[in-house]
Amino acid sequence: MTSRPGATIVIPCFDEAERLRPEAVGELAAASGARVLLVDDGSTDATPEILSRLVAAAGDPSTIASLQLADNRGKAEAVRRGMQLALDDGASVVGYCDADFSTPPHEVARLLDVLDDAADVDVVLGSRVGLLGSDVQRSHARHYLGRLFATAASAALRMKVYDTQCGAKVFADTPALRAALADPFRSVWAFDVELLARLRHGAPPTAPGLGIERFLEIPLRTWRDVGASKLSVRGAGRAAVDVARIAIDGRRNR
Ligand SMILES: Nc1nc2c(ncn2[C@@H]2O[C@H](COP(=O)(O)OP(=O)(O)OP(=O)(O)O)[C@@H](O)[C@H]2O)c(=O)[nH]1
Ligand SMILES: [Mg+2]
Repeated sequence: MTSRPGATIVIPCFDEAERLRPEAVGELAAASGARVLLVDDGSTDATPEILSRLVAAAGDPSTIASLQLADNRGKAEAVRRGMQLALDDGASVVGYCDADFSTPPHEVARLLDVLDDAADVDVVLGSRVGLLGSDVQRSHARHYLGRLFATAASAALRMKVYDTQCGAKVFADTPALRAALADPFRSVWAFDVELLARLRHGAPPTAPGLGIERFLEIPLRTWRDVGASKLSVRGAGRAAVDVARIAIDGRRNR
């Protein structure tokens, strides 16, 4: 087992009693050596009990820990609060992935390896690209809708990012990251885009943004569409509006 005491991976969990596989959480902790921080986002099902059992079974809060949010605030806020707590606890690297483990544990671990190995990089994004030799499984409809969204997001950010919406990302602790997490995101479903915008532009003059060369996107070797997604058509529509707003804000800040 690799040990990576300075790293924390946040997993936002909302009503995940059916989907969350406890063994996958253990696999992530073992494969990455990172601390896993499970954030219960005000779930109404048995998620809080499942998380408590997982934390108790691990027996060491530096391996698997949980954070309970009093009410449901959405993925964006769950991720933000988890990453803030991790940084406050002294993590030098923080990241997140989805509770459905569409990005499998060993691939999340690989993102951390890449961040460790690339001294001049502060952000590593997993990207879902269908390539020979990789196993990225997505329905055609989701793929094409996703491409449309990602292309709009890339234009809004004015960054050549291929896939803003993949659920797995890792970040080095930088002033830009702390500034980016300081305030709640305005967007619930396009918060990844908002986070990238905040990181790129910083909070001048206190926290400068990250140079474009500090971002690295890598194709995942494995990614699976896991059913029971909670993203509705309405949610997708709101995400599109959020991206338009990020584009307008970006133009204003130029
Ligand atoms: N839907 C939803 N998910 C939340 C919320 N808070 C935290 N999450 C977590 O956000 C993650 C993403 O949820 P998914 O339903 O898989 O949505 P997605 O992965 O963006 O969409 P798919 O690509 O369809 O899987 C999961 O880990 C959820 O538990 C919330 O309020 N609503
Ligand atoms: Mg999912």
